[in-house]
Amino acid sequence: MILLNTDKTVPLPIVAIMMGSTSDADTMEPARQILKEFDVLCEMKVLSAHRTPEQTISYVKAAKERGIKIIIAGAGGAAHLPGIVAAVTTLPVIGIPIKSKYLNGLDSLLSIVQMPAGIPVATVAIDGAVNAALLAIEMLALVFPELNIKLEVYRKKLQEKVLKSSV
Ligand code: RP5
Repeated sequence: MILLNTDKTVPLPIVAIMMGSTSDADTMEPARQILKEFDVLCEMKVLSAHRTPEQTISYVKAAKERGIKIIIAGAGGAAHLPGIVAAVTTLPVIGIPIKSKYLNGLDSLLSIVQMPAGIPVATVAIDGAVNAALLAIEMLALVFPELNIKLEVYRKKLQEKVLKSSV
């Protein structure tokens, strides 16, 4: 288990997975699965940029002090959650545009990707929860070298799967 606290008996999450609504949960779940596969402790939080702006800001402002290193934020439609999260923290923020009902996620993508200079959000593909988690792990691997080995194994498995599927 990747932990940042020195007292390793008390596991603290180092990645926060945020989403704008419970309706995003199924799309965000693969991020949690990948982090679990790599033994990276995370917490999940439903908070909305529009419906709970104050609670969103309070949660994000407290995150760094609580030991969170990276925030993954998914939202759909007028997807302002990753942007507002990035606005109030200097932790790296990875944005996931959620496929939306009416515009298939193009609205979410454009809402998240076009951040103004100075406030970055690393935007992954529409419904790209797997890559969001892997990108977070790659960042964490800079300080937790054991994750590099796991990333190599993961890549190797991907490679083998492709090669096996050739006829
Ligand atoms: C966004 O609005 C959420 O991230 C969700 O993707 C979308 C729809 O939310 P619900 O109406 O299902 O709660 O804020």
